[in-house]
Amino acid sequence: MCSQALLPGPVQTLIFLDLEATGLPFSQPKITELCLLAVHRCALESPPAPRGPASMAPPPPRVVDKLSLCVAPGKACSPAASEITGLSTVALAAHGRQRFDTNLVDLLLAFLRRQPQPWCLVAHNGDRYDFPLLQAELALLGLASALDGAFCVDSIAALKALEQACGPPQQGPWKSYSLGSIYTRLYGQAPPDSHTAEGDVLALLSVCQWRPRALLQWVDAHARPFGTIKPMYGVTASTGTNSGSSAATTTALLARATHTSPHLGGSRRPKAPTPVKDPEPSPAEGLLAPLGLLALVTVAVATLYGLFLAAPGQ
Ligand code: DCM
Ligand code: MG
Repeated sequence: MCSQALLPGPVQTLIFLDLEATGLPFSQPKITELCLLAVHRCALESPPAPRGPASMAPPPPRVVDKLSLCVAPGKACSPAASEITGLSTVALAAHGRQRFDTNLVDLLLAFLRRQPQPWCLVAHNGDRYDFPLLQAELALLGLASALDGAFCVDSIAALKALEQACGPPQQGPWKSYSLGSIYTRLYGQAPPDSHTAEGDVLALLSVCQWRPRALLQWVDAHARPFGTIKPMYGVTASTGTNSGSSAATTTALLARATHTSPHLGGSRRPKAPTPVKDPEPSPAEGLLAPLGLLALVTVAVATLYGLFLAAPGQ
């Protein structure tokens, strides 16, 4: 099934992608590590035989191409990013890692060109983090259309659809779709090597191998051109494009994140204006609702008390 006007036939190669970076979107992060794992659709149409109990993560296909690189970001990592990824700007520089530059873009394109087309990038929370961040790095080099030949999907949407198709929604207000939560739900243990680009890509492949044919159908129906992805942030007009210099003045383009996909039919929806890496609400966000309620109750009690005092005979 191929409902996308611009998708010239079923996706042939799924390219699982994960980026590590210096922090969350508000900090205008720079990439510190990336991993791409290319899998032909036939590997998902005819999955390898399980090598253990059904509850175990399936083995990865035998035939894959993988590109994994560490990158000098040119700005400091946030303490939280360093803590979870194990990468620091100092360590990346000490190991002689190079910047996200035109050579790296050439390498990415050379990797992609080895794969049968159409290609579809698959990233977990990709719509809100990995895709806009990759697009921002490309735009900073003046190469905003470098990946216009690729398509992309966010695996959070895919896994939500696949889980919902499997049965009635779980009771309770909220179910996590973070990569670790889905993996643990499906395979009974936490994924290995979380927050390394390669570890996350392999975990993503594993969750996509859960219902491989349904996943392919979903991808064919929902893949959208990578060119529709807006950069997470950009270069101000006064500085123009640059070669990734940390001196570049950047300005958030979050307002542009309200872009809607031109051709998603039923799944058309505004993109979230404040992208985050972790799909789960932050503790601060979780506090907002109860605090708002408390403020409302306080105002109501104060008003009633005022009325009571103002009443005749008080
Ligand atoms: N990130 C962060 N703080 C978090 C979670 C993520 O700064 N609590 C940033 C740094 C990570 C990047 O997002 O390198 C990608 O996250 P993940 O490792 O989940 O792919
Ligand atoms: Mg990761």
